[in-house]
Amino acid sequence: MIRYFSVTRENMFRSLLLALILLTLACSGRSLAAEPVRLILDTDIGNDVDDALALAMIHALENRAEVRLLAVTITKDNRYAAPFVDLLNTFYGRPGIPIGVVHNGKTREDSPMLKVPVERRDSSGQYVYPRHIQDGSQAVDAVELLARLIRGEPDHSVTIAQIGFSTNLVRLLKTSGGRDLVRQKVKVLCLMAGNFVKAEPEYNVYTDPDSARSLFEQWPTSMIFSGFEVGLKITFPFEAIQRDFAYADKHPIPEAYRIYVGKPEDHPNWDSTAVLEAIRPDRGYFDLSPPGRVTLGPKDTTVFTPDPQGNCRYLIIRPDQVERVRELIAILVSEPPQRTPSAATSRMVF
Ligand SMILES: [Ca+2]
Repeated sequence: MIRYFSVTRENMFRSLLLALILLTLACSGRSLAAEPVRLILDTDIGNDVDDALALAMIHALENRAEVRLLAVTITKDNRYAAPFVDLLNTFYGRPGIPIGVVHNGKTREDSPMLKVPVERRDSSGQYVYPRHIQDGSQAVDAVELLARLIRGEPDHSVTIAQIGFSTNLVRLLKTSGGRDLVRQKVKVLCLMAGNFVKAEPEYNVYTDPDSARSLFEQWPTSMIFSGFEVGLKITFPFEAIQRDFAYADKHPIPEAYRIYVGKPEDHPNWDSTAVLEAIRPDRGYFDLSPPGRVTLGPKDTTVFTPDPQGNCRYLIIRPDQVERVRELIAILVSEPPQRTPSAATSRMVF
């Protein structure tokens, strides 16, 4: 009897222990999965529509808890860029994401794909796309924001996706202690820049070549380049613009796309490839080059020199990977918002 009781008690104890373990696993399901990528997006939004597509994709992946967008910093020096980013974040239910802007930067000209949605009002005079920031002058300086945010993150935890010019990140490196801060906190920099199949200048590089040169020389973590040739193949389907955003009467993504592209056609989606690699590096969407170094050649072309000690790699996309990545990005970009702004937790830090 005593033996029977002790065995039963032992069984009960084991059952309880098992139940506790299962309960713990169930409650901590998120922690069993990979931690969300801590991402900063540095963008020249407004110079092409693919930055906006990339930002929409980030929101879809944040809905899946695969990424946490810490901040958006902007390298297009235009007053409409920050309100446009803010209205996109608000549309996708995350109105509090910090936004930093460049000062004395490149491409100051207005862009209709920013200005029209930002200024559009309904019949009662209200903005069609609400946001906090009405003018870029209300936003904080990008370099200050980058330094402050990165400092508060765990070591080697921050992923940066640079899908514009290198202005902000080079300025961060040049701040006092900036390079050490980046080396300590940043895990990887994924950037849309250069061309690794043809000796042709690429826009993000030749628009601010001095910054690009310095970045490629001095950035202290690993870098993964998505060259011009990759995004050229990953076009965004116009059919998605026509059909897949109808869940909203007014939607800033198809509106910006139609304004920018101006024709009913597919458009290369360079920036989303760098962002996809930043968030999902292990899914076989792309192949990677061997390690090496990237320098600037004649006419600000990018030159890749293989080097086992180098900190740079570039993406390679095989023909059989193209349709998979193209379809995936289109689905993610066109996913409806999963949160409403009112239900969103504000992450405004200033
Ligand atoms: Ca861009």
